[in-house]
Amino acid sequence: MPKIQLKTSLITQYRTCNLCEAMCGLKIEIKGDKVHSIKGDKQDPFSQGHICPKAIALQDLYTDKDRLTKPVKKTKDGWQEISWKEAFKLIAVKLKSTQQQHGRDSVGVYAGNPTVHNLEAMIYGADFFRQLGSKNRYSATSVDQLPHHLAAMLMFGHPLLLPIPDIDHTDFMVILGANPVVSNGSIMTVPNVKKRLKNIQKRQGKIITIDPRLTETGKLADQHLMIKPGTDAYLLMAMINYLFDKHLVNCNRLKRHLDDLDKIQDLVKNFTTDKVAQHTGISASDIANLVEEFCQAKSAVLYARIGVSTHEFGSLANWLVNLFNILTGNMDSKGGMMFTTPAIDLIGHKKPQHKKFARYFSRVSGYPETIGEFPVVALAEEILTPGEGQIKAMITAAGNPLLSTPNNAQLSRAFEQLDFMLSIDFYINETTKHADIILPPPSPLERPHYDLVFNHLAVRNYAKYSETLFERAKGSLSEAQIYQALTQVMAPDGIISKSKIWLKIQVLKWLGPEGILNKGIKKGPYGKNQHAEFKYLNLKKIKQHTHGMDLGALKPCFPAKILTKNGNIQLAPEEFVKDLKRLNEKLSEDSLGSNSDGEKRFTLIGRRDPRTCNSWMHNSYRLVKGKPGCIAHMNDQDALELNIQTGQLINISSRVGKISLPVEVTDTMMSGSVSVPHGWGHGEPQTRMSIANAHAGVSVNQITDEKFVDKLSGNAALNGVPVKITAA
Ligand SMILES: Nc1nc2c(c(=O)[nH]1)N[C@H]1C(S)=C(S)[C@@H](COP(=O)(O)OP(=O)(O)OC[C@H]3O[C@@H](n4cnc5c(=O)[nH]c(N)nc54)[C@H](O)[C@@H]3O)O[C@H]1N2
Ligand SMILES: Nc1nc2c(c(=O)[nH]1)N[C@H]1C(S)=C(S)[C@@H](COP(=O)(O)OP(=O)(O)OC[C@H]3O[C@@H](n4cnc5c(=O)[nH]c(N)nc54)[C@H](O)[C@@H]3O)O[C@H]1N2
Ligand code: SF4
Ligand SMILES: [Mo]
Repeated sequence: MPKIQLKTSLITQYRTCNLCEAMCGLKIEIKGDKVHSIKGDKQDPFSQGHICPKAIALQDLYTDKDRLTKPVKKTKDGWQEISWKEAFKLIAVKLKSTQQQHGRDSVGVYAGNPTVHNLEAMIYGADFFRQLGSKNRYSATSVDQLPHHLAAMLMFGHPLLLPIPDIDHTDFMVILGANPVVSNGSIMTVPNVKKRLKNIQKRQGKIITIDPRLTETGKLADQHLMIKPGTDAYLLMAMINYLFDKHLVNCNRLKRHLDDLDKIQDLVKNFTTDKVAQHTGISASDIANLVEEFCQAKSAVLYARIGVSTHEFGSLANWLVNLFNILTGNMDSKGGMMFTTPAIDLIGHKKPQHKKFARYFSRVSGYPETIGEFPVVALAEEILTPGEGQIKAMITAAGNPLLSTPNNAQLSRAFEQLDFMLSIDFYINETTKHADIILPPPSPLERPHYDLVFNHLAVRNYAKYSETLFERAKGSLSEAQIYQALTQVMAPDGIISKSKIWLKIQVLKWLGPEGILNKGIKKGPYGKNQHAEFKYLNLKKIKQHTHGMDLGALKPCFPAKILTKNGNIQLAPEEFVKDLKRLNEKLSEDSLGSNSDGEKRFTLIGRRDPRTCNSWMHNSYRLVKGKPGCIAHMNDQDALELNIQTGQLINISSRVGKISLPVEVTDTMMSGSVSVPHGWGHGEPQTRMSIANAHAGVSVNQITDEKFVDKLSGNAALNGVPVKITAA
């Protein structure tokens, strides 16, 4: 950490960008307390100098005048700054009395996406929420990757055993419902993905994208197939059916470690390439060619992401993607799907005692718990529906559910009727404006960083520690200190429990984030002497690699790492087999064709822009200036039929709401689908994000539907939502 520094001397520091999953290395030059420049770190062995526009905006976040640095309390006359001491006292009184009066579950928690990009929130937040003891826990997971966890848990035995495409070695990559060239990759930490994709082609390999929109990734691919939104599960079933039909199943090395291989053919038999062609919009011969080429390639990988997981059949689709990779011999094998060996291994080798799925159910709609939380589509009804177990108070931490989860208007109504709300966030935005107290953590440059989560998802094994760049503002607290103070004031009454918690906090304080990391690394796969190259790894050694430490290419981990009860991969978990009934019913329903009134139906899909970070980086002028980001994309023929032109305002309506926004007419959209980015919809009264508010846009989640879900997991189906379009 640059402690003694002259105001004029230029100091260079290297750190990891925490804004998305790509973990790019940054070279930051500072002068005193000012950022002089932010560039990609060319010496970072993983990202090799790659950077996107968002990283530069880290300095805007640091200097943002709208960013809170002191706790605020809502009063009749607006927001008032209060001391930390007063804030914690008020919070304890409110939350404790709520739990005493209405039970532990009456305090709900929503943790947003930046939590997993934040070392301190990961370590200390988890402790606090555990102690709170409420079953009403929610997070951004259920508007995102929940189906991936479910498939990993039921097939491989652990929700974090997520297969990662071995992009640097594959000869054939199929990308389904993802746009990594813009998103920079997800459940695939892959800095400079564009270069890595082009390298596949340089090796004479091939890339195929499957998406209702010809995306930026699709434009780079060798072949792009347009698919009707929400029909990926049909396609995947037919791909597997084809494998059996043509005797292409070849599980290679894993063959001896598979359960229920004999059951699969029968499960998929109803889905022929001919039958699904009409529903998916992909011809039978295209499906056949895809599978044939996949099987002929030396190595191949089928990768699917958010366009497929936030989907009516998201869980089934993720199971089928894993199945397809296994049945073609591309699971846990070079150039296929692989598993990581991170320096701190959150998975370990211990078999979990219980399946962390459906151990209990939500009160109103009976959604299953997964990994200790309920799907966020249940949150509003759990607040709005009276009765025992009703949520009376909320804590939101690093989340903006009022823009990021379905049916914003309903959740807003719910939040308005809470008795108390605490937000841990540095912005007064669409969500935190509902809070009674907001506790602000420091900005990313004012804290140390280590990627506990994304090293599990990286296409190479890698480790890097980033020191704090700027000292925190005087009188501010770190996110660690905030959570520790909350843990302390919320400790259950009674001398014994209070002193136990006090002692635990003292130990954690004494260790600090660095001490905790060091313990984790020493306990991890490189901490002893089993890895010839990296033996006795510890934090000190990682720190010596200021540009990051390359721990090598991904290596096969199975069967040792299969953590199911009997040590075999479960190909046909009963949860998925049962849910196939729903898919079969949908197939017959679709075959009947329900569009009887002759009116054109559309389906809504999502889109990301290189200059966005979900909903929360819009207060950086450099990211919002120029062409507005919040516009709909629709197919040119559809637009012609409806007499709609580029630049015009259109109305898009669904069961739950209506939005109006400008449209761009384009031949990159599949007929019948309309694409709208999420994260917009700023400018509400009482929020304090002046730049974002001036570039407001509208929230697409005013029309996504909390009842339109993947019924198995409860994950929101944000893609494939039925909507109507009219000219405004
Ligand atoms: N610039 C930028 N980068 C980001 C983010 C951001 O907000 N902005 N957010 C980050 C986060 S939190 C995440 S989770 C990742 C997500 O990363 P990605 O999964 O790559 O997300 P998207 O770019 O939204 O790509 C999803 C694609 O799915 C397509 N799609 C929609 N419906 C369907 C369907 O039914 N079937 C198929 N096959 N495709 C469909 C969409 O057209 C879109 O191209 O991005 C991360 N990176
Ligand atoms: N329609 C539609 N909706 C979507 C998606 C989609 O593709 N389509 N994508 C979904 C996905 S993938 C995701 S991940 C979610 C994201 O959903 P959320 O996580 O709910 O929303 P974010 O926009 O990431 O908001 C993050 C909040 O955390 C605050 N914050 C940032 N850094 C920190 C920090 O270090 N500490 C604390 N305490 N606070 C911090 C920000 O100010 C902001 O208020 O949105 C989902 N919503
Ligand atoms: S791609 Fe992601 S990690 Fe890399 S600089 Fe951009 S926001 Fe940061
Ligand atoms: Mo996400």
